[in-house]
Amino acid sequence: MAYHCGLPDAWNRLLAGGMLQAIEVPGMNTEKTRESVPTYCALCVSRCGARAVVQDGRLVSLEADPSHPTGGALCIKGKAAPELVYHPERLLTPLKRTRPKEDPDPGWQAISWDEALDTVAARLLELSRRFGPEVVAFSMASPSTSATSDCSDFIDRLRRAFGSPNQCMSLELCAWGRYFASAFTYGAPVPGYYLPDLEHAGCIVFWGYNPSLARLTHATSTLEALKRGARLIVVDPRCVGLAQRADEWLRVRPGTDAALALAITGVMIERGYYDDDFVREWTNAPLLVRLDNERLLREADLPAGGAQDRYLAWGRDQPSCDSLRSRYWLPWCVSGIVGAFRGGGAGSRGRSCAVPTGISVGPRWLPPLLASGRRSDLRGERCANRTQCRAALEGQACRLLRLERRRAARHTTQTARAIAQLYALTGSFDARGGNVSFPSVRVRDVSGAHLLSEAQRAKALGLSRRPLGPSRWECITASELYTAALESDPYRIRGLVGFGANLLLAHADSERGRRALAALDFYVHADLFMNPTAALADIVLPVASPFETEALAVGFEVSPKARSLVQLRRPVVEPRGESRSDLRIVFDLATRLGLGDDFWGGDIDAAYRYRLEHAGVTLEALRAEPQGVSVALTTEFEKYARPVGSGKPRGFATPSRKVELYSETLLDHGYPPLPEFKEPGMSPRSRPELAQRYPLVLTSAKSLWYCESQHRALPSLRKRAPDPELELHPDVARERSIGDGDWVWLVTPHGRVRARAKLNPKLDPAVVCGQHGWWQACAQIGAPGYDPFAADSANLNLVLRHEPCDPVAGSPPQRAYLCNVERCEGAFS
Ligand SMILES: Nc1nc2c(c(=O)[nH]1)N[C@H]1C(S)=C(S)[C@@H](COP(=O)(O)OP(=O)(O)OC[C@H]3O[C@@H](n4cnc5c(=O)[nH]c(N)nc54)[C@H](O)[C@@H]3O)O[C@H]1N2
Ligand SMILES: Nc1nc2c(c(=O)[nH]1)N[C@H]1C(S)=C(S)[C@@H](COP(=O)(O)OP(=O)(O)OC[C@H]3O[C@@H](n4cnc5c(=O)[nH]c(N)nc54)[C@H](O)[C@@H]3O)O[C@H]1N2
Ligand code: SF4
Ligand SMILES: [Mo]
Repeated sequence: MAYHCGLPDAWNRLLAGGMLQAIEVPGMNTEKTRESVPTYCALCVSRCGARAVVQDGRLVSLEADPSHPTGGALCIKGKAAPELVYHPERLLTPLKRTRPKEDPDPGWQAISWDEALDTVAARLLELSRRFGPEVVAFSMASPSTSATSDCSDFIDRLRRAFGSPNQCMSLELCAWGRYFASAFTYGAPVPGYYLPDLEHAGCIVFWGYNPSLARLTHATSTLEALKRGARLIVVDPRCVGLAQRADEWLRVRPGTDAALALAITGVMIERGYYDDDFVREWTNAPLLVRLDNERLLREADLPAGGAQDRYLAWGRDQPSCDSLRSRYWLPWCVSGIVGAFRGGGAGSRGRSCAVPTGISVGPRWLPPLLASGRRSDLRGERCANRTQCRAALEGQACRLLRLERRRAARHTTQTARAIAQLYALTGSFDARGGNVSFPSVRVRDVSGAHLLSEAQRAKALGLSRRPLGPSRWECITASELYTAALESDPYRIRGLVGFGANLLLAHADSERGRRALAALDFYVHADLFMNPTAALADIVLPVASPFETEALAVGFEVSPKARSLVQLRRPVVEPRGESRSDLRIVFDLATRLGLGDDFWGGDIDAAYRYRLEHAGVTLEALRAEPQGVSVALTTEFEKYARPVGSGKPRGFATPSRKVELYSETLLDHGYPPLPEFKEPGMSPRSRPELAQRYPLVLTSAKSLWYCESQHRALPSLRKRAPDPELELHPDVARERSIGDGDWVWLVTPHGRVRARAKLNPKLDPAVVCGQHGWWQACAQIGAPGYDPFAADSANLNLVLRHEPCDPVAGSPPQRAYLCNVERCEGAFS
């Protein structure tokens, strides 16, 4: 079956009409020329340094460039770059819908850029004038899976200048659990703002992270670290990638990572495997908590009065005032501390520390952990059942963490706080070999935060329901977008400006998403290819691939050397058809929307010059040096201990300036202040009534061959991975008469989708692992497409729902859902 965005007929007509012509003849240059252009691959977050081989004006191959700090290797997707650039289905001209959204044939009609941009600007301005700019949401493909990193700051700037606080970019799925959630603990995302110092790490922990396929540069650096003797712990339900080389592979049950992290933390404390100095000096673990309101005890609470930002901790034998750098006794050194201060004592500086009558205080951080260390359900045999993880019980992982303090960690789960706490105990924060905030080249921020007023910011969807969630960063969840479009809650979203983003394949509730997008008054989508989401747009704009466009990369990831490289990526070939860079589209749209003053009059070079003003390198120098220019940077460690103006140490960017193992911020919003484990909302334990029919736990993982919902149409990739796969244990397969490679139905309470069984004896028999993003056909090799909404769909997210979601972030349970697997009989078997 050939599926193209649910609109096969319309699509075929377009192809036949030559609107999406096959490869055009490049520059009629008869002389044979061959050039090797320094560049980098921008197809995913890895951004591998590369050389583009261009023959007669045509990109013929992409090769690794070992002279580039991220150029050690290229993955198969990068090597398929020419297939992507010259793909016959690339969008080559702006298109306009001529039929209603309900019509299966949108009647796409080619239009000029002027007509397209004028229409977009007029429709958006009209919506803004009539209903307010917040009714127009913006969406963007994640910079981890696309070249939107070239322009994401400028897309933010456009949205803010326009006046919308609503950006939908999969933050709740992609970056929340890995980065943002740890900011409650550290004041900044770790990893994220702080990055693993893989060059010096002694022990590396990958917690639900598989860089062998997701971030090639990290995989290469980790392999080098292993060669030099570093230890590796991998926490993953599957033994994939570097897990096969790990000292410890912890086979966690999906969604129970917090139980595992708390169990490990309990063992580390019990055995003294933690950095006592760091925990005492730099975390808020020793601070005392008022038992009446669970808030930290402050100097201002004392009868003698005092400062709101001075906290009390337990001194050698009495409570004392916190001065950010005093070394406190951890409460477990003191027996019977709870309530011990009724009647008070003297502070370390002679200040009276009498606690007001009637207020009891106690250490709050430790007891639950000690309990979790002791409680049989977390440490005993039931923990082994719960997390499938014997190694944690044996303290193996804890011992490694103890032996090798220097470590780098990555985590992807909703349990980021529990993992962050575990990491804090190692004391390797901002230390050589730990997660370090490396210096960056000084560039000006162009994301335009000042352009959006506080009043508009406050209108971000979801902010009132989840004030600490992604909407605080103006990122809305897809669920909130759909609800606003369909139910006008809290107001009706009427417009959408999409830069990539295949919402209907990326997010749960695909069918509801389809209704929501169809209900919009106006939707413009910019992309390289048509996709099932873009198929609901009114106007589609053709975007050039990163190999056809210029972009400024300030710093690469993986090492200080990479961080210091600034590279102006050259277009290695001419853009195909009338396609343009996202950046050009942003600037052209901005000027048409009357926002030219905020966009350097539409001049991209002027914007780059502004950005680079203090960078120590000019735009001209970068144009002359396509391999990039290194700007000298010096890495400093343990910056939190450095004195700032007042002579006091800088501390962390948290309210207490300490690492907040106990979070008052979360407490104040009604969430637990300490990390805790809650059974996932759709698990055999929490939903025993469903577990009868859906006894298996479903998670999902990325494919080595494709980025998210893309690339299935590239022949060299599709040949290697022709079908959607579902990993399952051979016992589970046998019980259901399923053989390796058979088509199976993945069944959830909401329906079924199909995939081919891939048997994996190392997988927990209770777990299956699927792949999302299957819809596209590869006509060149006759590989089918899959209608993402039809009865024989392969779209995993069609049968997943947003609820029960993470209460802080609204993230859906895509990594732990109930399901069953059945043999496909009949047509697909
Ligand atoms: N080849 C390729 N590279 C990519 C992408 C791609 O699609 N393809 N996508 C890019 C993007 S957008 C992102 S966000 C990154 C993602 O990068 P990763 O987060 O590394 O990718 P995943 O494969 O989603 O998840 C990593 C591992 O988590 C495991 N896992 C699943 N459920 C659980 C769980 O409950 N607990 C634990 N501890 N582990 C679990 C999976 O088995 C998997 O091996 O990769 C980027 N790079
Ligand atoms: N069940 C399940 N669902 C998931 C996940 C999962 O693990 N399991 N992972 C989630 C994650 S981590 C993410 S990030 C999302 C990904 O979801 P998206 O961010 O939507 O990413 P893609 O699916 O890669 O789709 C990107 C679209 O952008 C287009 N595109 C690519 N490059 C560019 C470019 O440079 N400019 C423009 N304008 N368009 C471009 C592509 O052609 C494609 O149509 O999916 C999420 N969905
Ligand atoms: S890992 Fe592959 S797709 Fe990603 S940047 Fe490197 S070569 Fe490109
Ligand atoms: Mo992602």
